[in-house]
Amino acid sequence: MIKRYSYSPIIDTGAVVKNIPLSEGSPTPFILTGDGAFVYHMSDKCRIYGLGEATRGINKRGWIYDGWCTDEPLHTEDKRALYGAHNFILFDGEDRFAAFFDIPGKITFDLGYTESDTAVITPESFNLELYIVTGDSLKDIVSQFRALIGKSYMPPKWAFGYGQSRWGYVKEEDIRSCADRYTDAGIPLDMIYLDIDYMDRFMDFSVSSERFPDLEAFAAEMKSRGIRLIPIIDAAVKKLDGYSVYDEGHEQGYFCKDADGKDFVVGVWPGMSVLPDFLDPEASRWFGMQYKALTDIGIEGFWNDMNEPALFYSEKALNNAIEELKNKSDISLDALNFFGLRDTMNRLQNSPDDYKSFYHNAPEGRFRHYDVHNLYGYKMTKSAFDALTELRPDEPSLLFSRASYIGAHRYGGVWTGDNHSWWSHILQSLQQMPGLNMCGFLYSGSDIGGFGGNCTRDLLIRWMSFAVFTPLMRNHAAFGTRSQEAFAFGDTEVFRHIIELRYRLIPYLYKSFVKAVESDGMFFRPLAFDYEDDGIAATVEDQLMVGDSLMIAPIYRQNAVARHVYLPEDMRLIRMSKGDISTEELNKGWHYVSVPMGDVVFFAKSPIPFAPPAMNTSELQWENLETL
Ligand code: MIG
Repeated sequence: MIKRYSYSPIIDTGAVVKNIPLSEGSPTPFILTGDGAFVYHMSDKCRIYGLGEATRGINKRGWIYDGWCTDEPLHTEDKRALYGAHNFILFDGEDRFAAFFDIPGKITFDLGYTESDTAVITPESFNLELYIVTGDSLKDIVSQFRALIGKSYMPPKWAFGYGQSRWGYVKEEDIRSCADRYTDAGIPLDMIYLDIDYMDRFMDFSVSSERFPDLEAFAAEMKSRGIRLIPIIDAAVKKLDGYSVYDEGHEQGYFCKDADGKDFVVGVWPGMSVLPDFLDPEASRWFGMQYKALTDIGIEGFWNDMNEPALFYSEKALNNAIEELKNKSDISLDALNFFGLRDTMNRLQNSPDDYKSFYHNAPEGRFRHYDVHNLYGYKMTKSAFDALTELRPDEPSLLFSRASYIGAHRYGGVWTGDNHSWWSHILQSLQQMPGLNMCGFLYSGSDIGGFGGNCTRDLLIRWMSFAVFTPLMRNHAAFGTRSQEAFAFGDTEVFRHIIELRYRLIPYLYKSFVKAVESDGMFFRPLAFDYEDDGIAATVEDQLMVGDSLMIAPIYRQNAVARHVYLPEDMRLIRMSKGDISTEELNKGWHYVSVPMGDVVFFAKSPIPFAPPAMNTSELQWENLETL
């Protein structure tokens, strides 16, 4: 059952697609306090699931989180928010219920952080609709919620292949040689991603003619090899007279405005830039139609970045900071002054003051960005999805985004942004997946090998062994970091076997994915969801159910060659070792399972179809498969 409580919503976020009558009275079991917080007293056994891609465990209890889309480049444990605002939270204790806080502004979830037995959820404003969902089981609650927010995005089949990305492939030849090295090593590959360097001066929908002289021909060349090119699109548009995207948007009034009604100018990759107003349906449609420049030359998918929106600085704040620095230029630089200067510069990035200084022109009226901040990346994804559906009506396009809000799950997937080449981030990624799935984001994955920092061969092997199971399987790294492609560490055999295993499992993974979409279900589930009466299953933080038949328990510690695995029922262990598959029956309970470097081990409840190895998804056999 779903109950809806309406406070003072001033804008329809569009997150919800189903009509639910308004409920009177108080939103039990929460108590709404006089100072505007929703409070719930938790029993000792109460566990908390949800919050999408938030950091920390599968069970979110014990920390404090913000629903606030944040360009956060360092995903350490102390962070309260990443790129998505996914305000769905499920309590499993004396009471079992979920709550969705549909609020486009900021909200804080103190989940036993201040007081360990109390959850205090505080919206910054009451521009809010609250949905309380109760049901027969954890799965039932989630699927009712998912029916409320509408069917998840369904990517093309080839998007289940493996993709290679790197910020730093700057020219055609870098991409071609990446493809060649995969081909030479016999490693399957379906996609190579183009990061901002393919553009001319970081201008959206432009292509550098120097570095990619004929992208259309090059995309066709790659496609004939079974590899699709997937370019990035950034939210901000370079402010440059003579650049048609800027000129048109400026003339039509499609960019966000400052208090005086002038285009609000920010600094991002292209330098001085302006922000398309994705809350204005006309502007949104106009921006979406710009993707045509790339779909016309054969591009079939995109990733949308910097759409929190990420701001390095605003023109106004930068000028103020420069003034401040000038005023301080004649003082002696003692330590405090030094730190003060440094903070002045640091504060420029993604500053709340800037978010308070520009405005959207939505159908309901004019809104200060800060008050509707969390809708920006979501509406950018919708803009692209709507246009791509029109531009390429016959086939789905690949689309995923960095920033998101619930609602965006209908239009694209998400990747989990700028993680690091750290062992802890394999586990972090595993723990993000079920939360994302609850919120409808099924097509997701993390940068394999880690985005920031330097990857090592063993880290890449273990990370990839987990990512074999994530719908989005993409290796991506930051500019200036050590190479971490499957061919970068000398011996390629081990990577060939792991990626080959992914392809062998695609029929199972794809079918499970489709089922999750169609049934409003979860592709990845915490064990607690499938084994509600099993007290141990509910405590397992490093294993997941994948589809109806599989369970995974990856290695995520440096130099570990075995780990404890909990089997909530009798299962078969499936082991891929040097390309060979073997199975072994195991009984319910704890096992210490050995996983030598390069082996991939997972667990099955029922027979699993295996396709023969293939070099890409178009060569993949989907029917009449061997089951193991
Ligand atoms: O400020 O386009 O998360 O995947 O490689 C960094 C460059 C901008 C952030 C994305 C990352 C991408 C990078 N971008």
